[in-house]
Amino acid sequence: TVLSAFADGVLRLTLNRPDKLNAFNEEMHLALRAELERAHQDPSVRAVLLTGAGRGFCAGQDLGDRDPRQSDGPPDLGRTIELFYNPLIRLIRGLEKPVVCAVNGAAAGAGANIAFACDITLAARSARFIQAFARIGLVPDSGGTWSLPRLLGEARAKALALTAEPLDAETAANWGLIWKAVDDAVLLDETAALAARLAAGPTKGLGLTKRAIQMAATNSLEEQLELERDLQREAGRSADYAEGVAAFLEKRKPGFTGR
Ligand code: LHQ
Repeated sequence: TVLSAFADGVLRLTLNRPDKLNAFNEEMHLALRAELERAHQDPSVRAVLLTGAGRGFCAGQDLGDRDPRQSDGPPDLGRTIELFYNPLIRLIRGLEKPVVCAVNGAAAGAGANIAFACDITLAARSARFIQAFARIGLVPDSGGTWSLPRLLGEARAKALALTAEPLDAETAANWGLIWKAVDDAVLLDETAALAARLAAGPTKGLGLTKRAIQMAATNSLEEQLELERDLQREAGRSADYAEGVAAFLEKRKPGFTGR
């Protein structure tokens, strides 16, 4: 349910239930989680690329997986969130390595919000983002109620979440919800090139940069200045900093190792 390929420091993960537009069942959740845990643990993984197989990126939860009509009494979706979606978002945000996302087609429900949880998200011009929850009586999850108002402001966040109107990739980029929209034909090449470039970079410093920017969501300026001091101290001790400065002074290309 998840295709995994590793090359040049990039772990490429492809959601692979194309008949269901890569909607999540338990098996796909567990497969994706295992891969992201590997990314956490394996120092040779220096960036992650997330995309989908076929014409969709991810249609959120597989609505046929557990039909509420067939269970006795109402289902406990809180359990599904706690067991599967929340750990996934924590893994993506907590990974101190760049996670780039190539949204190759429809991103609906949790599928959209997973794309917004990644660090750099590109989308095919034909892709659409849909807060589908409102169509079935649910609440945006996978961090959507956190990321949408932060990225868009309340007015656009509420309109998208309450109407479930599809948002095209170009508008998503213009609104700051994703990094950019690109032609369908070049999406994967462009995202892969970006992931490879990041993976060859000073990934220790990039990971600390990711952490710092995420902390800004809850820190005051004073707290953030202190965090920058601490992280710069750590980055300054890295082999990549020494290499970066040496390469600059010697007018050559740096060879970063992520340490
Ligand atoms: C699907 C799905 C799908 C199953 C397409 N499930 N089969 C958390 C906790 C617990 C429970 C509930 O949810 C959550 C979080 C959530 O993510 S809630 C939101 C769940 N997702 C949705 O409501 C989106 C449902 N899908 C759609 O609205 C459409 O499929 C979109 C707009 C994504 C794409 O539309 P089309 O391009 O017209 O494709 P399609 O609808 O024809 O879908 C193609 C096939 O994929 C089709 O199967 P079929 O056998 O008829 O070819 C769909 O049934 C299947 N599929 N999404 N979520």
